[in-house]
Amino acid sequence: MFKKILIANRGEIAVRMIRACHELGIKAVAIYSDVDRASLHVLKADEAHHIGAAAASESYLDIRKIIDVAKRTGAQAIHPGYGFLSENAKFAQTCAEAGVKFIGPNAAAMELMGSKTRARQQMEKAGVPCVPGTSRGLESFGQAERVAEEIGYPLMLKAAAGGGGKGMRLVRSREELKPALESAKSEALRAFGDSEVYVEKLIANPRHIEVQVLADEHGNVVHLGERECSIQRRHQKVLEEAPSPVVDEKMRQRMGEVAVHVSKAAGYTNAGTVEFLVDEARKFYFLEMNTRLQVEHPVTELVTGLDLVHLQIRIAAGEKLPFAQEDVHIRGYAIECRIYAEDPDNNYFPSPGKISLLLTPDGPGIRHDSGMYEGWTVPIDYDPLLAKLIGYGSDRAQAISRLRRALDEYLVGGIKTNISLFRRILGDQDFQAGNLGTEYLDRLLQTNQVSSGDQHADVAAIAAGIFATLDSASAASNGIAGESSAVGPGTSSAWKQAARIDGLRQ
Ligand code: MV4
Repeated sequence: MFKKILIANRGEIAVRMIRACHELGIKAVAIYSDVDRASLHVLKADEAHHIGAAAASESYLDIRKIIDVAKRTGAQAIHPGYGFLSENAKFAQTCAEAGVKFIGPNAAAMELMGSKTRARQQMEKAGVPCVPGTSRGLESFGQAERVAEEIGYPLMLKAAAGGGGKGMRLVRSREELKPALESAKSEALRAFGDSEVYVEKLIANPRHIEVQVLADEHGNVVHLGERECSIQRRHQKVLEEAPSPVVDEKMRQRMGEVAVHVSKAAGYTNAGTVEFLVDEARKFYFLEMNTRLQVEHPVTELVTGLDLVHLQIRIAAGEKLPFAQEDVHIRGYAIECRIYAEDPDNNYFPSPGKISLLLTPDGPGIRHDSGMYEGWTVPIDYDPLLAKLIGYGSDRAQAISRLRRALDEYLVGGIKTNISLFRRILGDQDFQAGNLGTEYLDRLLQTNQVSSGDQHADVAAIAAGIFATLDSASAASNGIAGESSAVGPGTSSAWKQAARIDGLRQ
């Protein structure tokens, strides 16, 4: 087993990985940029090394600097987390050449899955059901027109180097094809340096369901069931759950078998996720494979009882999977809320700044994976994900009720967060009934009614922040005082908490 691992990431996922290292008796080395000197992952690691300026290209994306720290500190392995270098085949290759184990798949599997067209070609050959479409880049407008007639409108144009919606265009008719193709190509070129675009048939109001796989370096592959990720905003996942409300045991088994087959056909190792689109008739189609640990991995951990980061590390150290497929059982229900520093009243615009008060929920069935602490300043330079609040229950209704209770205990003062969005989603009848297609969140966000309970919770959060930690001068300079003066007192528990904290201070 490794004695020391370098964590090539920041925020909540770096903290998650440092914890796993400590649980396994491994020392964790953190890296940090100028604006992350006081970040939680730096405080929790056994040693921390400054690697450069705030811009990710100068720090968390700088392959040479990161390998350099690994060599200098004697780290035997690097965990890339998600984002940053996690799906960069060149980084995996450079690690291998430097004699540092990359905790993730081999570079060849990463490269294959990095090209959606190459992946589709390989998976079609392996008999995997793919969304109908082309598996080669479009070469001319004439060819695009012919292919489009064959597949039929409406259709989707997608960037081969993409994933996550960049360079994706819906084309409803022949008239729309030319402008859509041109804008998809130029967006793909700008975002990925690669203008290759291909065609898929449109799957109407699909669900996004993904299957977690684990593959060791001895040819053993298992799946750990699915996650339902249909609640997205602008191709960003907002809330994920496991298991999916629409997947029954038979469908789980079939999707799982396909996911294992995909992994084997790609020569995949370590943890990965096979994404599917599921149509309204519950037919599923391979979409792409994510070659990293995902943000939403905790929901799978809660319903399987397994620790995915422990298993990633053990697989990377050459161990065999310690269990077989028939030992994997899905039990209970888990839902994750991604807590972002963004302003729900300003189109979910990022809202960095100093966290003046932090009250975090816990209690039965609650897990809080966080990269923040009270007094810490959220930098503007990176993804605004602050934390993940995950609820577990013996059934979906209990997971929902625990999460709703936890959200009422949750208080992040000094910055704006999207916590109120989850109060709305989890209180919504369609969500509670499991009716969540692609259009679900847009529909909910359009019905712009905020219940008075939500308003009081927001007001209480603001007031608690003021009473508990700020004097009137700093409250004014934070721009909070004006808002609080406009409203009267409420009765929610956060108000009482604020009063108690205020009492303690006097
Ligand atoms: C699609 C699609 C319909 N048909 N592909 C891919 C990336 C992901 N962020 C959204 N993607 C989609 N790909 C075909 N052929 C619809 C979506 C889609 C979506 C899918 C599931 C859940 C929410 C979604 C929101 C917007 C678009």
